[in-house]
Amino acid sequence: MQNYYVSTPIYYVNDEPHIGHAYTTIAADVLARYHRMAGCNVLFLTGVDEHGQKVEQAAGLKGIAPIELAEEVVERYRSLWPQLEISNDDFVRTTEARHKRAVTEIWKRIEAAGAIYKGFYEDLYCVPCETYWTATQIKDSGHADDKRCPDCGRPVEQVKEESYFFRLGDYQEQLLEHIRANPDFIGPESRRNEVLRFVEGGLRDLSVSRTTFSWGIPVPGDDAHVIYVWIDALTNYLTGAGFPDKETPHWPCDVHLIGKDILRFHAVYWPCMLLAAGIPLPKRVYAHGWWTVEGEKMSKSKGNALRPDQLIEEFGTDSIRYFLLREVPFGQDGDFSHAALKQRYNTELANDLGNLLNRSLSMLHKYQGGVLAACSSEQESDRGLVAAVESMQRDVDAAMQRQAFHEALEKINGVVRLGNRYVEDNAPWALSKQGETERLATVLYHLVESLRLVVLQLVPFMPGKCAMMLSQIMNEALNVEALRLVDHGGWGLLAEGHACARPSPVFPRME
Ligand code: ME8
Repeated sequence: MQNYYVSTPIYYVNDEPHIGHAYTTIAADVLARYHRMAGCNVLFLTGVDEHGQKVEQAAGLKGIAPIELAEEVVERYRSLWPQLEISNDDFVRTTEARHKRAVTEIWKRIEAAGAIYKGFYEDLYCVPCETYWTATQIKDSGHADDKRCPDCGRPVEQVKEESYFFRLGDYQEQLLEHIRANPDFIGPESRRNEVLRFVEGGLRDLSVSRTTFSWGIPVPGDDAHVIYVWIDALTNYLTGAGFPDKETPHWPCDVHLIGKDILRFHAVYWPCMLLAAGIPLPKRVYAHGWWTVEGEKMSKSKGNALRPDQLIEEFGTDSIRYFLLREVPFGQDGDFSHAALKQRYNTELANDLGNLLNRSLSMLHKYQGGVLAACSSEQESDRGLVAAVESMQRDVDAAMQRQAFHEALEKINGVVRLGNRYVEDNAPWALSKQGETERLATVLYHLVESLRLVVLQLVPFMPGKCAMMLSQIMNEALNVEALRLVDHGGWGLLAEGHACARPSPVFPRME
C-alpha cells in the first residue's frame, strides 16, 4: 500500500483557533480523506507549538505558567477539530517527551555534522513572528520606523546574548540545486520564485538558541540555552512520523501545507536543517494565501478574528469546508464574508446539487416506485454523461495531486450542471406521459448513478452531507470513511432492481 503523509503547521498556543487555522487544517483533511479513499496508508498530522518567548509572554500577561496556558488552548484545538470533521491521525504537542527526544536528536545530528557553533548574537528580534532581523533588513523593508518587523510591522526588540548558530549559509548551494532540480518542491509557482530569489540573495547563519528565557527545550549539553522555537517546531514533522524511536515509513512527507506567512521557515530553514542532519527533504511545501474577514485583516486588537465554532453554529461544518476551498483558488488570498458564503451555498449546493438529487430521487419514486430498472435504451446524451463522470474522476485526481481544490470542485460542479441539463433535455415527465418506459428507466438510472459518483468525489470535502446523500441513494446508512475509489468508483455498480430511499432535503436554502 502506498504511503501518504500530509501535515499542517502546529499552531501557537498564545491565541485561540480562528478561521485561518481552520482553513489549513480543512485543506489537509481533504487531502488525507481523498488519499485514504484512493487506497493510501495515510498519516495526517497536526498539533500545537507550545514553546518560545511569545507563548511565555502571553502566559505572563495572564499571570499563569506557560504550560497552564498551553493546556487551556490545546483543548480548544482538540475540541474544535472533531467539530470540523478533521480526521487527523496524530496530534503533536511540542511539550511531549517524544518530541523533546526528536528535537534533541536532530540538534545532535546537525552538531555532529559540524554545522553548529557558539557565538554572540547582537541584533533585533520580533517576538510575535519569533524571527531574527538585522538592522539592514529592517531598514531595507521600507518601514518609516526602523524598529518594526518587516513581516508584521510590530516593534522588534534588541537582543544581545550568547547564542548557538546554525551554518545556514553552508547549505545555500545545495538548497538552490534541490529547488531547481525539483520543480514541485515548492508550490505555488509564485512562492517558489520568491524562495529562489531569497536564497540567491545569500543566506546568513541563523541564531538557534536563546538564554534570556527558559520556556523551551534545552540545548543538549548546555542547559543555559533553550533551542530556538522554530528549530523545535519544524521538527514536529519528524516526531509525528516516529523519529527517532521508530521506523519512519511515512517520511519524507508528501506535503507540508502552510500559510504564506511561514514559507521561509519551511522552504529554507527546514530543508537546510535536514540537509545538515542527513535526513531526506519533504517532497513538497505548499503555501496557501491569506484570508481577510469582511474585507479586514483579522487581528487580536480589532477583536475580529472569526471563531470557527460560532460559524459552525451558523452555517454547519460542511458548508464552511466547501466554501473555504471553493471560494478562492488555493494559493491566492481571499475574503471571507457571510454574504459570499450564503450565495455560494444557495447556488451551488442548494440549487444545483441538492436540487438535482432531490428531483432525481423524487422522479424515481414517482415513476418507478423508487426502484432502478435496466438501461436498455442508451442514447448519445447518456454516453455523454458517463464520459463526463469519468473525465471528472481523472481531473479531480490530477487536481488533488496539485492541491488545486477549487479546480477539483469546479470539475465536480461541471458534472452537476450537466446533470441538470440532462434532466431538461431528456424530460422524464414527458417520457412517462408518452409511455416510453425503457427510455425513462435508462434516463433515471443515468441520473442516479452519476449522482452517486459525484457525491463520492465530494466525500473528502463534505463528509457529513455526503453521508446523507449517499444514504438516500444507497438506502442504507453508510460509513463514508470506508469507501474506496477502486471498489466504489466504477460506473454501473448500482444494480438493476436497487431501491433508493425517498429524498429529503440535504441543503435547505439559506435566507
Ligand atoms: O506560525 N489566513 O503558528 P500560528 C489563512 N507555530 N491562514 C491563516 C491565517 C489567515 N488569516 N491566519 C493563520 C505558527 N493562518 C507556527 C507554525 S509550524 C512548524 C510552526 C494559518 O498559530 C496558516 O496556516 O501563527 C498559517 O501558516 C498558520 O495559521 C500560522 O499559525
